[in-house]
Amino acid sequence: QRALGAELPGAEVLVVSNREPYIHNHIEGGGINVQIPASGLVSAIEPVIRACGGTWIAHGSGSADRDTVDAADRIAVPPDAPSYALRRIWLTEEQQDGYYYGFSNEGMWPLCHIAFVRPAFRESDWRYYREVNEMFADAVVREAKTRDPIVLVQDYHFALLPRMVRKRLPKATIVTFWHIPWPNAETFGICPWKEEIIDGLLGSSILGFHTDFHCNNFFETVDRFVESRIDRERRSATLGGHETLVRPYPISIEWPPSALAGQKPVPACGAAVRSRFGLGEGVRIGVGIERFDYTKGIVDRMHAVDALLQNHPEWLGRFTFIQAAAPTRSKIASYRALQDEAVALADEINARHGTPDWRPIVLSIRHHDPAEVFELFRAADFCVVSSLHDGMNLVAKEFVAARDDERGVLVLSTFAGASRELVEGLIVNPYYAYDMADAMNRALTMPVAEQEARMRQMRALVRTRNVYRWAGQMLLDAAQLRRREAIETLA
Ligand code: GDG
Repeated sequence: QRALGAELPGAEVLVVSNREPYIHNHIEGGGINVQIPASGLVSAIEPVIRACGGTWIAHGSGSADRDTVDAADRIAVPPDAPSYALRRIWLTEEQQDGYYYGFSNEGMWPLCHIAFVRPAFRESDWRYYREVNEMFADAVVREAKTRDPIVLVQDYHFALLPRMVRKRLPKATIVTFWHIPWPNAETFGICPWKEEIIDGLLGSSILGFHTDFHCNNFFETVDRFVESRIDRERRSATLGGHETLVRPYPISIEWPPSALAGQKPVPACGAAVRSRFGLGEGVRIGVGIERFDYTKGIVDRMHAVDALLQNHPEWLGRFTFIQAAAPTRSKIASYRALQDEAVALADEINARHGTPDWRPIVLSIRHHDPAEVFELFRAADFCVVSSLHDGMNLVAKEFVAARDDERGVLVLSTFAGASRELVEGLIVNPYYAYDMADAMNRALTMPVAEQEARMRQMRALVRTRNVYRWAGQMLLDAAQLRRREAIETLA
């Protein structure tokens, strides 16, 4: 971070995202607690802004959020050691329904993830999406103390904001990161407002995706739907005389992860988890941890557990799969339906294979503390990430980071961006239960030496390609752009 400070002398950093990194809620019986949300984006950005300071602008969503801010709607965070400002934006229920649940999560999310949930495009959702993008753009302009801040725009909730900010702060360095996949042009083409979305994003100075594949899909989409110049060699798109660099920046996690501090040794984690979930002594453990989202393939991996027990009855009574799933977007029908389907399927599989003192699947549906998440990772013989489609997937990287004993196996979907990097995982097709069941069996029978060899490779990769490198690379590219622009104004 010090090196970055030297690259970006005096630069002001503003982050824009929907989700806030700290949520204050009233608790029963009085008092306020603070929650860190289950979100890949927050897990990735928070360590960075904690280190370099600045202002984070986000939607205030907790029941006690208004009670903890000052007159300018700001609060210094992290609560225990403040190092940056969180500026909360208040949305009405209609704005939240239209912009967040509606266009962002029923339109853009299924549009970009090929998970066979049909996107919904409603005129009123789109109006609120535009309106809320304007509100956040206003906040950026109001919060900025300089004419050329570095604005870090996060995710599919703010596709229009880069252009809105560019119009009012033409000298700003706007770095937008798209945390989810970008589909091919044909798929994106069904969006009624594709041209506006592309135009909005091309207000950025730099537009980042996780992988080259997503960058190429974006170029193809731009090429198909707007009048622009694409330079594949420079990896840029120019619209109306303004050039946007389009680059891959594979996101990652902090190293070492803070949730690892204070963890018990691996055998003790195993014992704690066994006793918490009532598992017998010798029972082997598989885990899955995520938001309860239909893109994560939660139901699909349960089918794989079923297939494992059918194809390998030797695991009956000797293996349990623990699925921790944090409820998310429960206002949306497809999310509620998924949760109901998963619960019914787990019950059915448990009834069919289980015995009075053994269940093949344990579902824990609630938010889990980061320490609990890491304890589960450490207790596991294997971790399953079976996303049907995923930009990157940080759970895969966290599992690897949690295993300082160099044991345990990662079963990883080929459709998660992470599978491009963590090639020593057992790479599976989550649509094919037999394939995943086979990988689970392989994981349970893998010799220790092989587990160690694979885990070591993956740990070395995550250690060096950590989130600081992700953010650092983007900010170094931003710094280079600023120097180039400064020279142009001299000429
Ligand atoms: C999006 C993209 C991309 C999960 N359950 C709990 C909990 N989690 C934490 C995990 C992890 C994070 O949430 C999830 O991150 P992912 O990356 O796996 O997934 P998304 O939330 O869909 O993130 C994704 C990411 O953005 C970053 O760009 O990788 O592709 O979809 O950190 O540990 N954390 C806690 N309790 C839980 O119950 N505390």
